[in-house]
Amino acid sequence: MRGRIIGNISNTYTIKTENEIYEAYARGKFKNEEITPVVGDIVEIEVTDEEKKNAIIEKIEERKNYIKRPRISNVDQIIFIISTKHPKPDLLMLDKQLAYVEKLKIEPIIVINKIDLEETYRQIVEEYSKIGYKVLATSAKEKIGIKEFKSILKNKISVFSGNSGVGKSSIINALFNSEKTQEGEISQKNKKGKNTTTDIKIYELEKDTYIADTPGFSNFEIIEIETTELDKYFREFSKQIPNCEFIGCTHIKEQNCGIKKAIDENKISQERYERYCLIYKELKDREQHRW
Ligand SMILES: Nc1nc2c(ncn2[C@@H]2O[C@H](COP(=O)(O)OP(=O)(O)OP(=O)(O)O)[C@@H](O)[C@H]2O)c(=O)[nH]1
Ligand SMILES: [Mg+2]
Ligand SMILES: [Zn+2]
Repeated sequence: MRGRIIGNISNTYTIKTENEIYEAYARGKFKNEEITPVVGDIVEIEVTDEEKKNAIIEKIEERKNYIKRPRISNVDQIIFIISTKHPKPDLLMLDKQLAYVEKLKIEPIIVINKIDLEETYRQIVEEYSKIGYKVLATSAKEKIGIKEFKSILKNKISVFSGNSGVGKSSIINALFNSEKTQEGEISQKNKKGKNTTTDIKIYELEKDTYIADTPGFSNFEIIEIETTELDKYFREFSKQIPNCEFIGCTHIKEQNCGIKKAIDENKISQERYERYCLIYKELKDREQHRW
């Protein structure tokens, strides 16, 4: 039987098949093959006890992609949620996360929530749309942008990422106006810090529509980026890099830099560039620490 892993606590997996939900262990052979099933995997199971809904995972189908932390596979898109206020937008963190998903080659979507509180969000929408990102402005409270959000999620596995308080749970409730998202459960886990890498769940909001509500990536993952590749992950930089005089230009101190030229010509935002420099410096400091 074929199913999807929708939950994992230590070595127990929750598997959803067409009509049932099973609790399963993984076959020992996976250990030898050095592969561990993860949430999001499509697996082949053998049912060992139909009454108790017990099964064994026999085979893991090839993954489209894999994220280490939060540990999840076959992700279609990552939804980065920020809010206009309480907490105010952390664009440095957003840019770090965007760079990281560029590296993972997973499509990001930016959502700015609580637009009922603040008008200035329009600049953010404009800045990131210009780069080529999909940006959605929402208010979970006033139910603005919810319909469009719903259509973005349809038939996909989406990972929600965002700081505490931006409105992840409120949005999920607005989207599906039901308690089945177990909002409380997710929040509580986050607050107690219990939502570790071994304790991940995805929620089926509609048939074939899954979301994972996670605290997002930490700084830990982002430092996997090398300074030399960072510019590649700033989407709007790539077109301008050939205009740099020096191959391997870091766009920090070099003369005749295509990125700096593009800033003068208003093709790249000064603020994004400044955040690039901050992230570059942070990565550089880490690299020097490794020696
Ligand atoms: N004004 C306004 N308040 C909102 C909106 N969305 C959420 N809030 C409020 O913001 C607070 C935090 O919302 P949550 O949905 O719990 O945030 P969260 O991202 O799930 O937070 P964690 O579970 O801690 O990660 C709550 O008091 C919500 O009522 C919105 O669109 N407008
Ligand atoms: Mg929450
Ligand atoms: Zn340059």
